[in-house]
Amino acid sequence: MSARQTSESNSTDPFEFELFYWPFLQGRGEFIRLAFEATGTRYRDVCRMPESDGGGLAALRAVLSPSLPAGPFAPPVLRHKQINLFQTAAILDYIGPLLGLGGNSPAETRRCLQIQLCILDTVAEIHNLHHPISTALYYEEQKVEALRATHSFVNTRIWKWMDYYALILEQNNGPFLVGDRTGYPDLSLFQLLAGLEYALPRTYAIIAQKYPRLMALRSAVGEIEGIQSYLSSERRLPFNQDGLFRFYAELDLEPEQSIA
Ligand SMILES: N[C@@H](CCC(=O)N[C@@H](CS)C(=O)NCC(=O)O)C(=O)O
Repeated sequence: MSARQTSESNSTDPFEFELFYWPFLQGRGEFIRLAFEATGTRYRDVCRMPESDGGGLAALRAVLSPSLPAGPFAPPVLRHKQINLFQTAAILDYIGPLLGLGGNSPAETRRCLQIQLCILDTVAEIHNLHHPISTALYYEEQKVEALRATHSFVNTRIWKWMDYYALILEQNNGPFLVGDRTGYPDLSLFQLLAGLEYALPRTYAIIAQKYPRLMALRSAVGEIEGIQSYLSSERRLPFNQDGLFRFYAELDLEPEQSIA
């Protein structure tokens, strides 16, 4: 299966897309990277380049500079044709049609964005399991609340989200969420499932049993040529304790049996 699809862009600059994101974690930048990697689109992961070549955290600080008019609030930021875009879903909504990952019709393009916003809402809930009080505090300063939040999440919210994505796949007769080909929400749901497997393996084990359609999507995306080579390359950063998806053994709770 290949997600290489026609690009409407015909610039001669092989690195016309420049991503600015934290250089040491997957985070929300990964949803953008996957779109480029799945389609074999060349992009520059600017902050992972040495500072001496214009990369590193200095590049990130520069693009986030508050002195820029209407500048971005937070990474990821995508620079294309001298315009800086931010907000993950807005970036994907912009590059989706350029890369052939944004649906086959205006209705499908809107649907891609709506589903993407759902996926990012789910991701924010998962991030908030280890930061339930504030991102300005360390996990160690909010461990009691984190445990409580995770207990609630693995017994309630996660199933509402998973049921919803499985239903979309069923209605669309999978393995794609929208239309009859890979779209950026498929790549993002793949990443969400991979992140859940890393962060909450006990919960993920039940997801894997209970939702064959989600597993079929994960396999279909994993078979895309560009994704396969990306995942086995050094460009794919490992999950770690700085990202959205973090593994803390004490938060890897067994969901209550009635769910399974
Ligand atoms: N809704 C934004 C969230 C952006 C965001 O929270 N970025 C994180 C990294 S994934 C960050 O560095 N935030 C800094 C901050 O909020 O001060 C998006 O989807 O892009």
